[in-house]
This record gives sequence, structure tokens and C-alpha cells, in this order.
Amino acid sequence: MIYGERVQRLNDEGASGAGRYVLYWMQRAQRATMNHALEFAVRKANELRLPLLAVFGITQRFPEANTRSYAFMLQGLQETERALHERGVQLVVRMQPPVEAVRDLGSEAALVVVDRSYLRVPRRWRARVARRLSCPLVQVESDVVVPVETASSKEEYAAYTIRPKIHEHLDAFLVPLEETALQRDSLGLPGEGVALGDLEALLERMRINRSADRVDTFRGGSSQADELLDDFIAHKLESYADRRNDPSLDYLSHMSPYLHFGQISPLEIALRIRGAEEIGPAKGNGEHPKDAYLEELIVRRELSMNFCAYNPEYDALTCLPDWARETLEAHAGDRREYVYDQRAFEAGRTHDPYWNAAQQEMVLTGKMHGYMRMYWGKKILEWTPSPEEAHRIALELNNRYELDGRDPNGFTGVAWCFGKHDRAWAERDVYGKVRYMSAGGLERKFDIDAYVQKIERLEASQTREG
Ligand code: FO1
Repeated sequence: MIYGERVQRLNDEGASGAGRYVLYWMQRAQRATMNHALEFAVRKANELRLPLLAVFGITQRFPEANTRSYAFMLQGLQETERALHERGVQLVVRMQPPVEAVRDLGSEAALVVVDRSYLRVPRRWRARVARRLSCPLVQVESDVVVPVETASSKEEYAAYTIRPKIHEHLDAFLVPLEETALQRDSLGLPGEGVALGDLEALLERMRINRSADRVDTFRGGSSQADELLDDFIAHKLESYADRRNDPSLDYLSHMSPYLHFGQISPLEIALRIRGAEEIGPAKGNGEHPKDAYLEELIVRRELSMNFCAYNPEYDALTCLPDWARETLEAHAGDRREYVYDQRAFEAGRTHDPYWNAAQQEMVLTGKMHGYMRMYWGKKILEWTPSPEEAHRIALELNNRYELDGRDPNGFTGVAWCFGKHDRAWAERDVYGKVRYMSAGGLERKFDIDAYVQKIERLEASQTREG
């Protein structure tokens, strides 16, 4: 089942006989390989005996995006443009909001194909384009292993409720996607779109939010994602189940920024992990490293898509289950031992060196270690006057500094710190029944001072260079 349930018609327009091309509106899946929407568009172009044109619209006001996220996205698009060219597809990148760019180029298309996104703004873009086109608009879900509605028809309560539903479909969907060659030559529309050759100059010219600068730690692009994945499989996967949680070490694949911008496909990652050389179970808990990784990549990540697709309040505390909302409300008036405002958090100026190191890691590298993300969010709840304000600060900082911010995963991760997808625990001050995390826990489990020192060294080296 390669397409089937991935495909959805977004309008009722009949096929336009007069179209000059099939248009692929690249939006979330910003890559030239293992891209279901792109392959679907290639096949349709061949069926209709038309060339394929691709378009990407850049809005300079994507919510909470800034120089850091735009730089990473443009690095990826630069590479994708070349890779598409090699396949005979011209990618037109327009400095124009996606709705306008697609409406414009769509007026001469026989069919428009788009990938799928789960967040409010990109969903609204699709609805607007659907209303304005006079040819069919087809959406092909390309950034999950199991399509969201196939896995479940409702918002799931937690990982344990969605896990069996996803696993039931894995055999059908964990299959490679074959590439089809285009039969018609590229259109070669001359002078269309912006040139991506000089990204520095382009970024300089753009009227974007400048609240976070670009980082050198991760470079955007599908080839970078491939290299990191090769390195992960060769050197880290074997110890993933034992060591992934330890922030003083680096046993992570670092795929999340690349997944956020669709520069790599989750299907490709899953197939490569599954196909990696056989390795034994973890020493600590007997968990198999491949299973541990696929649980994160498929079950946990796709639970976040389920959350954003079915819960329109994914970025507000009203998204929480009743028990969490009630307990946080009951403890909203509790005395806080420490209280900080957003500026103190942002500058990493709390009394807690572990928290400050996590904040610094995010600011300096664009990526905080996964285990520290949980601790970081929990402490913002503990040290802020109200849960609502804590949630707002956590989301704002996450979306400003994380390369993979502004993603279903990020909204879900932050909500988890406030009880989403979790259960009630023993009641205590401020948290109520929401799970608590302590500095003592970090000290018992890890060499947490080594983590702090690692971040201090990083800071010192960036200060020297910068
Ligand atoms: N998608 C677009 O189609 N055009 C953009 O200009 C654009 C900017 C952008 C900036 C930061 C960011 O995190 C995402 C951005 N996206 C843009 C959307 C993104 O690729 C995804 O569709 C959503 O974030 C869904 O996760």
C-alpha cells in the first residue's frame, strides 16, 4: 500500500484539460527522495503527459520563525533544488506567501499536489488554496510512517493507547517508495523565483524576525541528515537503549531538525534502522536498541501528529486532560520557592546550574538534549507564577531557539511537561498530580556535572570564535 490512505482530495474541482503542467506544492516535505507527494505528482504528470513543476513559497512571517530557522530551511532548499533539477523538475522558490505563489502558478496547472502538515497555519494555507484553485488539489501524507487517520480516528490518550494501533499497520506501511522517472522534460521557466546561490545575502535582505541567530552546529540539508544517520547507525545505535537519556553523552541521531523541515523521510530512517546489522539487546534493561529507536521515531513522533491533527488547542493548556487541568488549577496559588520571569529564563540565570546549562545548550546549538528538555520544562512550571505563564514561556523559548521548534513534536513535548499523554502521580506543591522531576534525580542517574562542563566548554569555544 504505497499511496491509498495517504491521498486526500482537498477540493471538488474537475481535472483541467488546459493545464500546461502538474504542480507540486512543496511545503512540509522539503526533499527530493522518499517523498510520497512528489512521487505521486511524478506519476500523475506521466499519466497526463505533462511536465512537472515544483513551487515553494517563502513567507517571511512564519509564526515564531527567525534567522536561525530560516537559515536551516534555506540550506536544505538549496540542496533540494539541485536534486530536483537532476530529476528533471524545476523548483521555483518564490519570496511570496505560499497561498499566493500556489494560486499564481496553479492557474496554469492541470493538477496541484501538496504534502501534508498538521499545524494550524499550514492547514489554513491548504484550505485557502483549495478554495481558489480551478483544478484539483490533492494532498499526499508524506511525513509519517502510518497515516494519521489510518492509525486512529480520534485523539489518543497516550503512547500506550496509540502503540498497538500503529503497530497493527507497520507491515503495510514500512515499505520502500519506488522512484519513477519523469517522461517529459522540465519546463524551464526562465527567471522564475529567487536565486538560492548566496544564502548570506538572501537572509540579509529578508524581512524576518532576528531574535535568534543562525548556528553552525547543524547545517540544513538532506545530505547532512544522511551523514548524521550513517554515523548514528555505525557508532551509536548499538548503545542507544542504554545511553540515549544521558545528557553528558551524545547517543542521539539528531534527526529532529531534519524531520521538522522534511529534509529526510521518517520512512527512510525507519527502513535504514530496521535494515542495520543485527545488534543484541541493551545491557541495562534488555531493550533492543532498534525497538527503542523506532518507538521514538514512529510511536512517540506520530502520537504528536495525532495530537495536533485532532486537538485544535495543541498550543494552549486547555489541551490537557481534565485531571491535569484540575490539579494544576488547584495548586495555582501554591507558594513557589523560586520565581523567575521570561528574561531570567532566557538568559539562563536561575539558581540551578543544570537548568542553566540546558538553556545554554539550546541557545548555542539549536538543540537541547532530549532528557534535559523534560527537566527544563518541568522547572519552568515550578518557578513561574502560573501554569499558563509557564506554558507560554516554555513554548516561546522552545520555538525561538530549537531548530525543531514550531513542530508537532515540540508542542507535544512542552504539553507533556504539564501532564499531557502522562498519568497522575503522587500529589505535591505546585505540580499537583503532574509528574515531578528533581535535580537529585539527574545527579543519581548521570554524571550531570560532566554535562554542565561540556556546555561551559562549548560556550567558551563559541565566545573565542565569535
Ligand atoms: N513553510 C513554507 O511553506 N514556507 C515558509 O516560508 C516556511 C517557513 C518556516 C520557518 C520556520 C519553520 O519552523 C517552518 C517553516 N515552514 C515554512 C513550515 C514547515 O516546513 C512545516 O510545514 C511546519 O512547521 C509543520 O511542522
